Amino acid sequence: MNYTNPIIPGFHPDPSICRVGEDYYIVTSSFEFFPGVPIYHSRDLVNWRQIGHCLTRESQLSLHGQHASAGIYAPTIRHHNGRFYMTTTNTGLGKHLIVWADDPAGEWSEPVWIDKHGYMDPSLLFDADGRVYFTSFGNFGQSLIQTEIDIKTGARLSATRELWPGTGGASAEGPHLYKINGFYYLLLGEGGTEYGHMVTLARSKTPWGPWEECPHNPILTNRSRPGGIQCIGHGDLVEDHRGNWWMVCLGVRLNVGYPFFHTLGRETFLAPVRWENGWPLVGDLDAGRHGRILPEMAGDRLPPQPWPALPVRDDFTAPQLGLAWNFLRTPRTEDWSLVARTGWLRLNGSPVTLDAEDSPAFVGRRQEHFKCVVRTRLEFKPQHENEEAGLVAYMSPQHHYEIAVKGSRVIVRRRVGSLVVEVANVPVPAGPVALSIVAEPHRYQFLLGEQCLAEGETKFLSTEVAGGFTGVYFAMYATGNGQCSAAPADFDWFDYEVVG
Ligand code: 6LW
Repeated sequence: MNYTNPIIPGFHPDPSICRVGEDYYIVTSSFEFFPGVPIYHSRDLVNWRQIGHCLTRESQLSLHGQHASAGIYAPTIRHHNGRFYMTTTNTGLGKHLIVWADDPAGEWSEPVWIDKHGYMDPSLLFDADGRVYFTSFGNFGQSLIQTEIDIKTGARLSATRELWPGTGGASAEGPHLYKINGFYYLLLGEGGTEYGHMVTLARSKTPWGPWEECPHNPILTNRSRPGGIQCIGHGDLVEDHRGNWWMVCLGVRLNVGYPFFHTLGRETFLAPVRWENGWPLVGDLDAGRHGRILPEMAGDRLPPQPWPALPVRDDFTAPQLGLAWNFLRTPRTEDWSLVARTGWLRLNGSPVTLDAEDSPAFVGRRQEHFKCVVRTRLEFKPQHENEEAGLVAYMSPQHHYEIAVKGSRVIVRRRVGSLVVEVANVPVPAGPVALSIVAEPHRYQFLLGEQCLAEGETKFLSTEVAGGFTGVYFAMYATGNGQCSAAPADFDWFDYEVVG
């Protein structure tokens, strides 16, 4: 039976996967967003639902003052002796951390910090003899490095040694070490996380080498191939409970045919794996036997176990924010509340704006579909013309489009790099306002009630224009534009509706 890629749409890069019995878990990178490292659960490898985040407390995740696309990089999840372990890097702190949990939905432990062991992309192998190998990207001169650690304390138990540097592609990174049928396999991302991205592999009889390269490297890539899925790389392997193997990896879907650009960030894809002569054949094979990812893939997939669809509307009556919601960096508690006005999300505009590498009053979720509509009902009575609240399509501090009540006006503003233009400005109607953003592959439309005030090209919010490692978020926000707002911004509900 076929299945459809991506398996987790929207900004979900650097997927790492583990299995416990008949349950599967994926974690992905979260950069400057809080909480960090979303965790997903599946029983069939195709249908995923979010069950929590690994990093939910400031003691685990400090993002103060971190740049856009800094923060939390590629995590790894593993399960060993009844316990889940997640390791990742807080790049702004320059440290790796390991947290553990018995229930993957959380709470996760306080971090065990691992100092100065390379730059990013840590991974763990729990070997049968009790040793734990900590493998990571070293730096741009040193490539991939490994040390044996004490999993309880993070202490290094061996010298740090360099590993197979890859096949010569740019940015050999995202290493995972596995022990499979007597061999240690070292899986890498290579080529950079852009259009040259690929997955490569080597193996050895020891965890330290010497390494034998896979004869058909790269084992998975969509580089220089037609089609709307590109940038495939950074994989992780898993054996399912029926003995079939699979790889999860990141990739992007292009908004339009040409020239290439994408706005939804790097998403999580799934490829079937077949072993032949001790080497994996991954995905759909072309003549050179290099695997590729297709939108629809065949494989001996597990019987479907879909989850109930998520509701379109969040009416903010739950005591806590739903799992889809994120803040930008570590939030200030005084900036938001679900209890100040029951059934509403209240944002208190601080001086911080969307342009800052800081934490504005912002509650957002990923755009996961090219065609969708987000809507909200906002009650906001600004006391001064600088007070602003609304809805934003946000890629980075320099790349965002918003529709907002600002003082006595409703405005649509587009920021693209150093260009900032107000493209609509109308009087605010009496009473609460309905604001919406309609997304299509090539444009966003901004509506006040039923009236479209303006539109903007998606292209200028794309990774190709904005840079960075994330994807577009839709968020409710408030700001006093340099001062504290006297008036709170109350959001009655928020809809995310997939179209078509
Ligand atoms: C991540 C690296 C990568 O650390 O991109 O595609 C970096 N691979 O492994 C940021 O996600």
